[in-house]
This record gives sequence, structure tokens and C-alpha cells, in this order.
Amino acid sequence: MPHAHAPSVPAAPAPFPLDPGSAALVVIDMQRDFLDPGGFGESLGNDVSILRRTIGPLRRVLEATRAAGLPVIHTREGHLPDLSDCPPSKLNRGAPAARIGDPGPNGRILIRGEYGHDIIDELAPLPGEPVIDKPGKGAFHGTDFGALLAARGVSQLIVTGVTTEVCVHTTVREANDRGFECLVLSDCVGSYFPEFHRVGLAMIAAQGGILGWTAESADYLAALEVLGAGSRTASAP
Ligand code: C5J
Repeated sequence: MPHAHAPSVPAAPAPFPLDPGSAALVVIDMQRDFLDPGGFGESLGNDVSILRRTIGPLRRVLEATRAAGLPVIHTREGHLPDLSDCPPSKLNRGAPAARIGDPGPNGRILIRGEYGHDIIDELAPLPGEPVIDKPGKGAFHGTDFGALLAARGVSQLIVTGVTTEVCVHTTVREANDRGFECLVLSDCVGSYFPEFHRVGLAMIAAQGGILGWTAESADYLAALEVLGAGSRTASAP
């Protein structure tokens, strides 16, 4: 049942019908291994500083979403210390400076429990916010993410995190095929490659929203404001 004051978010290709009763914010892989020097992202030859521009807008979205009472779910990409959940095809791909499981300044690269694997301090999960540990790029593969969303009655995902064309895209594609409506906040997702970022977002909203919707975080925040004003009006004597 849509919320009485459900606002729509200006978005591409059309306004997104935000339903606060069935929406959740997903924060994908905002881990030191992708955003700090010495981790997985840098081992692949990337300038990790480019991803850090997502932190400010994402922090505002996180705080406003929490204040509005919508669920927040975080994900982390990474592997068991014995690498038994890392397929050789992933482990051995390419010629990185260091491979998954190798030691680095932030601990073993992309290994659960290591400092570099954890979420950056600025976006640390609050107690009670689920953190999904995923071995793949998509949040559904090899995890209980789908079951967790079903248990909470979630059918809309507000998607943020890194990287736009890899884990964000894979998760949106997985979610879209499972019947979720995904709104991707364009300034809260980031890529090491500006062109992949631009095209990745365009691909989501193209063809009438073939994979979902895209919007600026300011428009999502404005919709949450309307929601808050609506609930204050509704509870006024
Ligand atoms: C990558 C991710 N890019 N979180 N992972 O390997 O997007």
C-alpha cells in the first residue's frame, strides 16, 4: 500500500514513485580496499581518489534516510581468508600489482576481517544495519540479500556506492530481474573511469528505464523532506 504522502523523485527516464513503506537504501562496497591507497582498486592500477567525491553526497543521503526511518543495508565485496569462495577465474584474472589475498598496507587485499575490507569511517554502518558480505560483484549472488529484502517487505532499492559499472551495475541488473525498482543516485555512485560512469548511468535509464531510474541525490533528499513535512502535518493536532 503506497504511503499517504509518497512523493515522486524527479528522475530519468521518468519520475520515480518513491514508496517509503517499501524502499531501502543500499550502500555498495564503500570499503577502504576501493577508496584508499594500497587496496584492491589501486592494485588494478586505478586512481582511487576519484571515488572519494561520492562520500560527501552519500553521507547526506545516509543521514537523511536514517532520519526518515527507511532501512539501510550495506554491502562489502570480499573473500574468506582461505580464498575458498574466490573462483580461480577471479583470483587469477589480469596482471594486477597485487592479487586478492596478498598482503598490503591495509591487510590482505579484499579479505574479510582485514582493515582494508571494512567500510570507510565516514559511512560506518550503525548497529543494527545489515552488512552483506558478498563474494561477487552483485549483492544477490552467494548471499542472503534477497531473503533479507523479502523479510523486510522491500521492493524498491535506492542504490549508491562503488563502482558504477561493476558492483552497482551488477546489483541493479540482478535486482531488476528479480522485480525490484531501482533508483540509482548518480552523484552517490562512482567509477575510476568517468566515461564508464557516464555510460553506466545512461544504460540504466535508457529505453524507458530498461534497468531502472537515475536521479541526483538532491532530488531524493527533497522527496524525503516532503515526506517528513507530510508526516508532521498528519500528526499535527
Ligand atoms: C570492483 C566493485 N570494481 N565494488 N568491485 O571490482 O565495483
